[in-house]
Amino acid sequence: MASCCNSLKLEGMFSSAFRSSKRSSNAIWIPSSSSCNLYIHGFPLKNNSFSVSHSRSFTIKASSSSSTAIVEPEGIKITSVPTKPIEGQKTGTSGLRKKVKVFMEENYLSNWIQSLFNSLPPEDYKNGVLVLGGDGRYFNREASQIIIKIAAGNGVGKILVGRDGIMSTPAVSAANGGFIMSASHNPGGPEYDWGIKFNYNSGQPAPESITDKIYGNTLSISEIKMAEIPDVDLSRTGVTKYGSFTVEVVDPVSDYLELMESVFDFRLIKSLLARSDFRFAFDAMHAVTGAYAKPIFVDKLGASPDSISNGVPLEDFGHGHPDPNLTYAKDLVNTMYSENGPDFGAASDGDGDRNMILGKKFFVTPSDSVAIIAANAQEAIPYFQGGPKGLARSMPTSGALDRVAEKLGLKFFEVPTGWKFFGNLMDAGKLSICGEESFGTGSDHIREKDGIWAVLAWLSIIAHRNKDKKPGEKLVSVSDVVKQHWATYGRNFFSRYDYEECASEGANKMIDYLRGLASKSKAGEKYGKFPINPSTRCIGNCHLCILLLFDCLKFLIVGNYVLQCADDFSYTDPVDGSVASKQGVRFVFTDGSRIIFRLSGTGSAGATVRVYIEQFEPDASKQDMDAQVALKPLIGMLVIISTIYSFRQFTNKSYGCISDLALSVSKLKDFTGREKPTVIT
Ligand code: VG1
Ligand code: CO
Repeated sequence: MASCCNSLKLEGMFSSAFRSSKRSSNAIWIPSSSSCNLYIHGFPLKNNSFSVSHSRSFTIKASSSSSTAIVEPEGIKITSVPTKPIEGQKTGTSGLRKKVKVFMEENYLSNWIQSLFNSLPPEDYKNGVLVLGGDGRYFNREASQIIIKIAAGNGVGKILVGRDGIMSTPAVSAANGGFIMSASHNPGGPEYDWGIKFNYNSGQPAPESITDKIYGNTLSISEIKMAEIPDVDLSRTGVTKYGSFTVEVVDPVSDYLELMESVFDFRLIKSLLARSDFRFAFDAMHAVTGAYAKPIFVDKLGASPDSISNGVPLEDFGHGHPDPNLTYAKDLVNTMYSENGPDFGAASDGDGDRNMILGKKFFVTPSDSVAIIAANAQEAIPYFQGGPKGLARSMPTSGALDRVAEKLGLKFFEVPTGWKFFGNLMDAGKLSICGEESFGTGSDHIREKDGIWAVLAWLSIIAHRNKDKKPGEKLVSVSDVVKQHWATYGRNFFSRYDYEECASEGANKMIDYLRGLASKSKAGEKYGKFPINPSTRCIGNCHLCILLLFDCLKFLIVGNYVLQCADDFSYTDPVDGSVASKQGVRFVFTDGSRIIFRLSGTGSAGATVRVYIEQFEPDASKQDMDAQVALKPLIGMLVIISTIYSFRQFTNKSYGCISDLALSVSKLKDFTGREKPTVIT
C-alpha cells in the first residue's frame, strides 16, 4: 500500500471552505464565515420519543477499575479508561454493522474506535485532520461525541464534522476520508441497525489489511484514550477549540456541490429540468441525501421543490428501509409507473452512496446503468471529455459493462463485491467508471460510489440527447436510451434474489457445499436436467433451501446449459498484489449465463444469501422481455443446484422424482411461512 501520510489530513475538496483558525484558549466557539445554514437550515435530528439521555448510556465506562488521568498535553486532559475485548467486532463488506442496541452497550463503539487508532501509524493521525460524517440515524448524536473525544484523546489535531453530524459517504470520501456513522441501506431506529465506516487513503474504504488489524486489536484492547472535553454543539457551523484540539462544524453540502459542478455541465442539466415536457422526481428516503437534494436539484438546477420527496433526514428514516430498490422505494416506483408519472425518477440510500434510476414506467438495472453511463460519458459529461481510462465492476454485476469496455477498447477489471476494491485501480490511473449491481455507481472523482453523481450522470445523458429538441418534439426518454444501448451491445438480463435473515450455520454450510460442487464440476458438463443424486446427504439447515424448494415447483422446465467454468471467485489486486479469496461461488455457462451465490457482509443479524442470475441476449427482438420471464430457465436451474443436498434435511429421505419432492415442499412451507425471497431486484 502507498504511504498513508497525510491521508487524514485536510486536502483537496474542502480546503476552500475551511479556514485555518488561529490558536486560542480552551473551548472557544468561532462562527464560520460561510453562510452554512443556507442548505439544511432547520434540519431536525429529532429529539423524539425514542431519544435517550446522553449521560445514561454513552459515556465511556471503565470495565474494571476507575479511570486514571494520564497526560494533559496542551490544555486537555486525557483519561485512560480500562476496558476489555468484545467479541465479533469484525468489519464486513463496508464498515462494522450491528443492531443499535449492541453499539449502545458499554464501550462497544469506544473499543472499536480506539482499536482503529491502535491500528494506524501514529504519524497518520497525530495532529492531523479527520472528517466525521453520518446519515442522521438514531444514535449518531451520541456516537459523534464519543468519536470526537476518543479522536482528541489519541492526538488528532482537528475534526471536521458535518452540521448535526450529517455528511454523506461520498462527501466524506471527497474530503479524503474519515468516519461515517451509518449502516448505509440498513434500517435505523432503536430496534434496528447502526454502523460505522472508516475511509482512509485518498478517501477510499479502509482495505482489509487495515480492517483485519482493527479486528485483531479489538480482541486485545485494554484501554481507551478519552479526552475530557464537554460535548460539542454540532447544531451550528463554527470552530470550537480545546487546547490544541479543534472541532469545526461545517456545512456538509457546499464543497460536495462544488465538486459536482466541476464534474458535470450544470447548465445543460438545468436546461433539461427547465423544460415543461420533462418531469423529475427524487426520493431521498428520509436519509442523508435529503440534506443534499434541495440545494443541488432545486436551488442550483432549478427542479421544482415538489420534485423532492421524503427530503428531510430522520433518525428512523420515517420508519422506512433506506434501500433504493423496487421493494423498499415502493412509493417512488408507484409514482413512476402511474399514468402521467414523471419522466425521470431516482432515489438514494441511507448514506447517499447508492442510487436507483427509473424512467417513465421503466426500471434501469444498476448493471445496465453503469454500462450506459460508461458508453455515454465522453460525450455527455465534461469530466470524461478525454474518455474514461478504464472500466470495472464487481464480480456479480452483469457483463453489460464488459461489452462497453470491449467496444471502446478500454481496460477492464472484475473485482470482488465492495467498493474498497476499486480504489487502488483509480489511484493507479487505470480506472474511471465502475459499478456494482447493488445500486452502486461511481467514478474516480472520489473513492466511493456516489448516488447523487449517478443521478446527475443520467440527467446529463438525457439532457445531452435532447439538447436540440424543440418544444413539442418528442424527447428521448430513459427507456429509449436503454433500449438503444441493448440494440447496440445486446442485453444482459439480470436479477438478484436476497434471502434475508437465514440461519448463519445453514447458510454457511450451503456455501461450503456449493464451493465443493464448483470445485468438482468440469467444463462441458450439461446442466438443465434435474440432477437428483439419491446418495447426497443433507448437511445444512438453511431457510434458503426451503424457499428454493418451493420455487423449484414453479420452474421445472429448465434450459440446456453447458458449463464453461465454476469456481469460488478469487481476486489478486493488480496494483498491490493483495489477494481476496472466497468471494462468491459462480457457475458460468458457455452462452455467458451465470449463476452466483454469496453471503452478504453487511447484515446485522443472521445471514443473508444473495443469488445472482444473468443471461445474455443478443437478439433485439427478444430484449423487451421481463427479466424474471427471460431468466426463468436459469432460475429453475439455480433452484436445482441449491437443492441437490438440501431437500433431504427435513425428512432425511432420498427423493428420486419430483412428485416426492413436491410432497415435502408443502410441509416446508408450513414450517417457515415464507414462500419467496425477501427482495428481488
Ligand atoms: C452490499 C452490496 C455491495 C455493496 C455493499 C455496501 O454488500 O452487495 O455491492 O458494496 O453492500 O453498500 P453485501 O456484502 O451485503 O452483499 V452500502 O451502500 O451498504 O455501503
Ligand atoms: Co450506502
